[in-house]
Amino acid sequence: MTIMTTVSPSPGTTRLRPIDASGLRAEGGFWGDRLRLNRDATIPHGLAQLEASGALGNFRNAARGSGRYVGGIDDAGLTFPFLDSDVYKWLEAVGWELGRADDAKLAAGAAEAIDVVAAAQQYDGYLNTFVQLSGHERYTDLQWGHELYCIGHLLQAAVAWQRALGDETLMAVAERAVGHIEAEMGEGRREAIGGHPEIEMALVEAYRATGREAYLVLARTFVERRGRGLLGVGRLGSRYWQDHESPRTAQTPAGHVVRQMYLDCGVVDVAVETGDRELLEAALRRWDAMWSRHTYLTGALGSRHRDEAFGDPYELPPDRAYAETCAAIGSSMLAWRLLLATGEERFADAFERTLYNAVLPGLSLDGSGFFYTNPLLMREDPVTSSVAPGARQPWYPCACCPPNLMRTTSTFEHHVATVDDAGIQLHQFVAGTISAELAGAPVRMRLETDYPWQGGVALTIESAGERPWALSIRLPAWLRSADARVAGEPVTIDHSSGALVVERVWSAGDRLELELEMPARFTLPHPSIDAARGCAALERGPLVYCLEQADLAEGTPLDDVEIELDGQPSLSAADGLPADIQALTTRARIRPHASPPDPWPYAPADEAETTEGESTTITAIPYFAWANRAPGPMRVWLPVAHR
Ligand code: FUB
Ligand code: ZN
Repeated sequence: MTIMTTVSPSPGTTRLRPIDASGLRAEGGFWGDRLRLNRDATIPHGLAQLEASGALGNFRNAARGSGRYVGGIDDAGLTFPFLDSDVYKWLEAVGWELGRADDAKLAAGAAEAIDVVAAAQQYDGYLNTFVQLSGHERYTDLQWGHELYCIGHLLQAAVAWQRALGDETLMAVAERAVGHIEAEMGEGRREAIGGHPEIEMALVEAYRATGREAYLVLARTFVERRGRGLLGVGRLGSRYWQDHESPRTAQTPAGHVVRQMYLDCGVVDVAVETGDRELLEAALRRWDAMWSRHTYLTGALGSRHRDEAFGDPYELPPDRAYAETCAAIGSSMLAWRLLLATGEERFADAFERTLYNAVLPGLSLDGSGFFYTNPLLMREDPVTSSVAPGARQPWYPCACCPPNLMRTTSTFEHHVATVDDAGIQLHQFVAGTISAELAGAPVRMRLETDYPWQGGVALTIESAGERPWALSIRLPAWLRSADARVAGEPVTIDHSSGALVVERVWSAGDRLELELEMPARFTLPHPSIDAARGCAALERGPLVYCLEQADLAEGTPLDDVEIELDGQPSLSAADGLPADIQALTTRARIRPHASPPDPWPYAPADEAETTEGESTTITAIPYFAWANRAPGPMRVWLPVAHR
């Protein structure tokens, strides 16, 4: 049976299997609201921006065979040759959306975009508007040209339209484009790879969607060729594009973060489809190294602006965090694949942390502003450069993140639950319904929850079949205490297993109630993370909190706030934010404002100012909601007050 989700491993290749997208519905609640915002505001905004940026115009020009490649020029005069991928990511989002429900306006916009994409394709299948309009030779700049990357995104859009709507129009275009790539650099042809991985995972998905084995072979070929220095060193070294060592042996993540994440998604996809345990183990090793040494508290990745790269182990400065939204999206995509491959809930934990705290901050609460970088500390006046603005922007010259957010939200439901031969696994807590088939019998359940604001989750079985099956529910890694009841009877929870598993013959009307205790907690960094040493962060449930200038009394600089760890944070509201966003109040000390650090910001130890601050109450808000009021300073890590 074809599984209609964004990632659909072939039967028997992974430990867990996705549930058909039509069986997963977020309705109301936190995610229902976000899905609606994505559909009603963000995606339409995206279409207007694809017009304004010239991304769609490039296809029209290429179809006409005249005009120049427009757009993507930033303040530094850089041209981005991959604007085609903005259109493809947007189309992918729309494909999934139209599969969820009709929308005449969205459908019309997408139909026109598909027409111009198809019209731009050349007689032999080649498609890349930058190359076609700039007169560059095809496939001569595999380092930076992004030709394979763009076709990867085209393939993923095509898969979405085929799976969600049964519409093969884009697939026909994508298959011709892949055919061209295969003829040029398939097995036994020119030994080449693309500078930005992406096509590998797309090819595996296209193989799953079409059954054409050649796509899997091409994906494996690209994975196996990596690490042989085929791309040269470029200006940033071969680690930048993960071409320094084979993905089969590389122990640690390296270079440009999005490239590493997308590569490892392809590596896992190839590994599971070909039963290549060694390749899977290698991806798992890199994941462990990344999660333990390169990940911000928010789940974000990347501490180097220069090459958008991982830093050294534990190099996680909050102010210089690059933390690109796409890097977090890539990490969540990889976590999902590893969850399917291994069945280990730690990957669903990682997915949750990253999604709420590193992906969601990329989007404004009104759905039409985007962050590219996501620092954990914004000083004094927000930086106004387009690299690290303190306010979300309507679009970027390099607009990889906005449409990536759109397709991520449009496929969010796919990641809520899975099945295996034993039963159903619930990984994310969402109000809505799940319908699946277990041993040929239809199973349906309703989920009620106000997560992530409250820890209560109630599952009501609506139909269940006659055989026993196991309902497995992730116990989040942050959880310390929980209560569970089935049909009113208490159930013992084994916290060490990562999941609550209840196996029985379920009947319609059975209800499982779970109460995840969700007190706010203070979190300390490992001492190796120097840049956050001496600080604490505030978390509650899956959410990381931050302190924003907008919530401080007039005249209190954010830099002077020190958090008291013996405070008892309690739920509250924040002025100027939607009422459903729960803030936390807690105790802090306001350090007397130090005299200006002139002419030398250091002092002998016995002369340093040590005056104890005044104790007061401060209000912290979920980090994902920052920068939705007046732009201003913000901190996730707060210095700890010493008594
Ligand atoms: O190169 C394509 C995208 O642009 C990358 O994934 C992002 O990091 C940005 O550089
Ligand atoms: Zn991006």
